[in-house]
Amino acid sequence: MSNERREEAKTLLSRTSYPLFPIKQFPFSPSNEDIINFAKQIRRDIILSTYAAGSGHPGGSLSSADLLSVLFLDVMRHRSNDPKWVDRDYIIFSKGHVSPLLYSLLSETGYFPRELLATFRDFASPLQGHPSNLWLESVEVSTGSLGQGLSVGVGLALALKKKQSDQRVYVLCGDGESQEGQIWEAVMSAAHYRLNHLTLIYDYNNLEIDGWVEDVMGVAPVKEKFEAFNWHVIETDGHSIPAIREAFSTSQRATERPSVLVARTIKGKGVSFMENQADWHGKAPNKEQMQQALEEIDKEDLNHKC
Ligand SMILES: Cc1ncc(C[n+]2csc(CCOP(=O)(O)OP(=O)(O)O)c2C)c(N)n1
Ligand SMILES: [Mg+2]
Repeated sequence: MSNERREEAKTLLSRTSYPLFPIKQFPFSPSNEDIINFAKQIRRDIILSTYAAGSGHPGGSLSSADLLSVLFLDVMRHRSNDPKWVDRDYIIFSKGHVSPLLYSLLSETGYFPRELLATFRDFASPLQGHPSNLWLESVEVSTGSLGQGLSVGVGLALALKKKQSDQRVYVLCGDGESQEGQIWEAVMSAAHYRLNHLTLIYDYNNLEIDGWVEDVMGVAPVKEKFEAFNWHVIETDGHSIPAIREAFSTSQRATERPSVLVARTIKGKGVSFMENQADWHGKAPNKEQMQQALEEIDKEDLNHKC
């Protein structure tokens, strides 16, 4: 993509729009407003990194932005000044195409400078199109081929259980992704091994690459399927920060069972022309669209129910 777009994005990224947290160790005790502002910054970063690259996946990144903002600030134990801290919790982006979200979260919690987001998808950038731990050490597991991340999470959670560690494993997956058979093998084995330190964040936005999930290959009823596998199921609005906080806290009370947040979300959330549009699954905004998106993100009260 043209250097012009990258330079423009870099300039915009260098300006701080929302207060940053001068800390490197998480979680802390953020207010709801802290998380809402953080999620807005994350949405700005998603727009600017995909604009810079001229490609990437904004729709599913915006969809999971509130869920993962809560996770990174309020739930997960991690240290950006020590990415390999032995007692950290793990996050696996099983839907690896939403790398713009992962990179934005890492950068806004201090793993690397925000300006690096302007190199997204550049040939030599550590911010590859799909997350690779060969290129960036703070990526726990390389993903992009859908369906595999949850299995890795099961293995990790099993190892932690055997060590009697209290560390937790979080996995983010998509509803389209759950058409992969491997997901359900992992769901079955997580229940078998009673992996209560495993939490799956199931982004139920009803859309995938080719259109509506129920048209391509139906996944409903999701809650009942997980319950049938003996998981602890928590349904939540995936865009209400207080509801998400409550859902994570309920999930941690599960004993001897893995838990899943079945989160109702809107693909493209926060940018009117991207919302509920399969077309914005894997497409970058042009300059006018980028500017409109940033304006909408800044002015919208995103903390309403979906
Ligand atoms: C094994 C595999 N098959 C196909 C793809 C191509 N692909 C990338 S994203 C996607 C749709 C994913 O939909 P969903 O899981 O619902 O993600 P979201 O809506 O959150 O973006 C597909 C089919 C892939 N990455 N991996
Ligand atoms: Mg989806």
